[in-house]
Order: sequence, then structure tokens, then C-alpha cells
Amino acid sequence: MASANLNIMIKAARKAGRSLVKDFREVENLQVSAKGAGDFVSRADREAERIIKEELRGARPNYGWLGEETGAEPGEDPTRRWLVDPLDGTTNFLHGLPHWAVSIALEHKGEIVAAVVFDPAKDELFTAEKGDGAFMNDQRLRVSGRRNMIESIFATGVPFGGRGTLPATLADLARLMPVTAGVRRWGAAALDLAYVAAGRYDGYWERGINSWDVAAGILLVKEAGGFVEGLREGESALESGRIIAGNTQLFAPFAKLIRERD
Ligand code: LIP
Repeated sequence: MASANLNIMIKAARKAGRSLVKDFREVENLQVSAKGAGDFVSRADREAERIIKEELRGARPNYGWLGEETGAEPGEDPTRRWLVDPLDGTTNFLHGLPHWAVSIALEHKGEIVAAVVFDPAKDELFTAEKGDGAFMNDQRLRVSGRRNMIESIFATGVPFGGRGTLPATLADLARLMPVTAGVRRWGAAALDLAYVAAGRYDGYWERGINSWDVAAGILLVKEAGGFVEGLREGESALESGRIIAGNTQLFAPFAKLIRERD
């Protein structure tokens, strides 16, 4: 039985999703004009965040806010905060690739307690509340049961545009590729984590990620029986910008391999 807060989050995600689907159809027509699509997607992103903010702050005006497009705003209640990425997978959206999501998380006293990751293109709604499990379209989620790295696939984000984390990520890939069934780089961290929770990926890691990208996905993985940590033991995956997530059996060997460099 979803709580009132989770129902508010689902309503906001679906309303923003309807707006984004309409804009996504337009983007596909804009592929020919190099500049036009970029500006159009920025407007789509901001409109989605406006919709979500209106819904969430209308229902819970005293909660704090952190959104990718509008930044941080403290609330009268210092213990609760929304973390929102209105369009995770922006570059996919820009290029007409149907792999992007709305990500909404509720944080209470520094811990994520409710999560929604909505993929309108595939009509997959991932939800979780602390202690109540993780679901996709009301189907209970469990992380995969794979025990052997060589049978497992992992997701990550490969830095682009001169980001300083590229050498470390390439070194990760050089260590990981020979001992796994492969790596996927699909460009949306929220969905990468949702897919770990759903058992589609066996693990995910990324260096240089924003809290709003992963906040909801972190709870999905934990509520589906997986593990999530920062890149260094004891480091916060939410605040450090570096994350490792995996299923129950593989998290330890996977994290050990990624941490070899650090
Ligand atoms: C994206 C992340 C992805 C990362 C991209 C980008 P955005 O978020 O979800 O995992 O590799 O560089 O940061 O910018 O689409 O919200």
C-alpha cells in the first residue's frame, strides 16, 4: 500500500512524463537542425521540473528541494528534501533515443525513504519505500541471483567532453571486461540502478555522478536486496558523486575489482 508521499511522487512523475513524451515526439522532428534540438530539450527539461516542483511543493510546501534545473531551496522542515532529476538521460532524449526517465526521491534525515523512476517511453514505473520493497508496475523486484562475474553484465557511465574521470573509468573497463559477460553504457544512471534492482544488470558503477541522478535508484537497489556504496568504503554514494551497486552475491568481488585502482 503506497504512502501518501509516494502517491504524490507518482502523480508528479506521470504528469511530467506526459509533457516529456509530447516533447520527445517533437525532438525526433528536430534531428536535422543541430542547434534547435538542444535548446528545445533544455526547455522540455525545465518544463518537466516546473511540473514536478508545482506538484510536490504544492502538496508538501515545507519540504526542501534539490532539482537538477532549479538547484537547492531549503524548506521549513529541515529533515525532509526532494531530490529531482526531471529528465535523466538528457543526451538520449536529445538524439531521439527512447531511454530516459523522470527520477524523484524523498530524503529524510539524510536517508532516501521513497523513490520513483518513471520511464514513459517503455511505460515502466519503478517505485520503492524504505522497508516496503521495490516494484516495477506493481511487480515485486529482486536483484539477480548470478554468482559468477563471467556470467554477469554491468552498467556504467563513460565520461565524455574532457571529464577528468575518463582515465580511471578506462582502467576500470580494462580490469572488468576480461572477467565479465560485458558492460553497457546506456546514458541514464537512474535507469541503470533501476535495472540492477530489476535483475537486468548485475551491477553498476560510475565516477562523477550527481545526487539527483542516483538518489531514487539507490533506494530501488537496496529495497530489491542489493548493495550500494561509495567508491571508497564508508563514502556516501549519494553525496560523493561516485557509486558502486550490485546484487547480493557479486557486490563484494565487483567492488573489490573497481576499488583496486583507488
Ligand atoms: C546523465 C547520467 C548518466 C551519465 C551522463 C549524464 P543527465 O544524467 O544519468 O549516467 O553518464 O553523463 O550525467 O545529464 O542525462 O541527467
